[in-house]
Amino acid sequence: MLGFSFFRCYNALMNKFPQDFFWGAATSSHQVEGGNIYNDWWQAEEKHQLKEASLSACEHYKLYPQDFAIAKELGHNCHRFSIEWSRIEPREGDFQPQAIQHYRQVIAELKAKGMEPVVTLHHFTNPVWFSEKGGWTNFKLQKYFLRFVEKITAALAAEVKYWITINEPLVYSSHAYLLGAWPPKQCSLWQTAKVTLNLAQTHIKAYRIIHRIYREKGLPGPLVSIAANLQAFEICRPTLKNKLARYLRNKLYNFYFIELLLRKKTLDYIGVNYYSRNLIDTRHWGVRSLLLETCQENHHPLRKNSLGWDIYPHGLYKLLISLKKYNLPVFITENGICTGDDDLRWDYIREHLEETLRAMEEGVRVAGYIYWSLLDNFEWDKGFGPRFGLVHVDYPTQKRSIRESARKLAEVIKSGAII
Ligand code: GCO
Repeated sequence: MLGFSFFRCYNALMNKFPQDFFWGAATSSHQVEGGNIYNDWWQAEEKHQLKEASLSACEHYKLYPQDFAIAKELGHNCHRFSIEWSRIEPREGDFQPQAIQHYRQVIAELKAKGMEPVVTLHHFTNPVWFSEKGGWTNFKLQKYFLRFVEKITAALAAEVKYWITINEPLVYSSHAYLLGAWPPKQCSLWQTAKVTLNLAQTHIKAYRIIHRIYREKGLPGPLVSIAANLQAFEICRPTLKNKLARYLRNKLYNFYFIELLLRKKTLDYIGVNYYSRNLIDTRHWGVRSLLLETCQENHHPLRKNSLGWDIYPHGLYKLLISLKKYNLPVFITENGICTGDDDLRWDYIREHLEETLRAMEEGVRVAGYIYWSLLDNFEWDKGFGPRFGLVHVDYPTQKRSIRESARKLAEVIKSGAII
């Protein structure tokens, strides 16, 4: 009986998120700022290579103070955003002090509102001049990105503690170089492998640069990571092929990149972007089948977001548990849903928070939860259709309306408990 009540007390205690937990939402420059005319996405949009053009997006470059006021009203104490390299360096070597100043002001605005900035340095876009030289397929071009990292870190170090060097390296390399969906729209396994390796090397070097600058400035150490896109790989049927496919996909898509960086001691925490499940049903022994084939039979159906992705909160729990062995804090740097049904959005958020809390109760050190996204925005090759925002954006008028799900999340943030 004693054991039981002790367990209950312990549980009651733990059924709450800690007081110093980070709560926030994320955006990325090209998806919200509008007018990013010097990057490779804008160029592809101009050439009609994509479904829709980002144009003025959410006009967040101008409207960020009002957007941050909304985030504050919703109780957020952190905010993730990205710095647009093509604004800082629109032409090779031509650094724009007023663009750097803009991001200084963004950070000052966040801090004034009590929100910790989480700064991403690469979120899928590149300056046109960089991509025209060969972009991430050329290892020699790392130096350009690293020079940008050096400049930005030197300018912002005093105000920033949390850095994300590269957002979803594998999603970027596969969409841009294997699936041909994103600029430069290539379909080559060889280029994909090169780009992936290049991004890993670049992170390692960027990590060291950022740390060196903090040391030189005598500042307390920063916390630097990537945002890794992790998927829950589940099998339809327990066949040997499926089990092998699950093993390989976990290794290759979820853990390989992280482990590479860990071996070089260049992750201070693990940034996790989690959205969905990948249901495996492999018919053949070939590499293609083992690595790519998904279930087409609608086995084990689940609720879906408006892009058809499975909603699978338990996958987050399982992944968090599997990260425990690395013994590093985990930061959920993205988790979210695009849907026209705001009740479903709230269910999605609540269930993912429940699974997060469970993992925390089992010893996973989760530092915070960042929802994707603060605003409805430009969802890359899918255009403006999918609506991920806590805040609805009416694009013709740029009017913001806070969704009910955002208010419910605000109550959780306030009390620390899931209602
Ligand atoms: C990504 C990015 C975001 C997306 C979000 C929804 O994961 O692709 O980090 O830019 O918009 O994930 O797909």
